[in-house]
Amino acid sequence: MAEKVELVIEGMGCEGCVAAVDKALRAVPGVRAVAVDLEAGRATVEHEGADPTALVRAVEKAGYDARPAGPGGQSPMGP
Ligand SMILES: [Cu+2]
Repeated sequence: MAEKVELVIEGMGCEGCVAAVDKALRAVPGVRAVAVDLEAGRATVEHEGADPTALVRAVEKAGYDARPAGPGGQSPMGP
């Protein structure tokens, strides 16, 4: 069953950054869908069994800072 994870991405400045983050996240095993929001600086990842740490690492490898959006954030999705 697919799960959703929201990541806070820092360092994105244009559509090229969005594409890079999108590509990096899609390359992580288990990821089914990615939606990157440039203005909000967030990425929503739909996955099956992907490791959240691997998602963060993939974004960092692409050159941006990432962290899971905490439960205190504005995400309507629970853990
Ligand atoms: Cu850019």
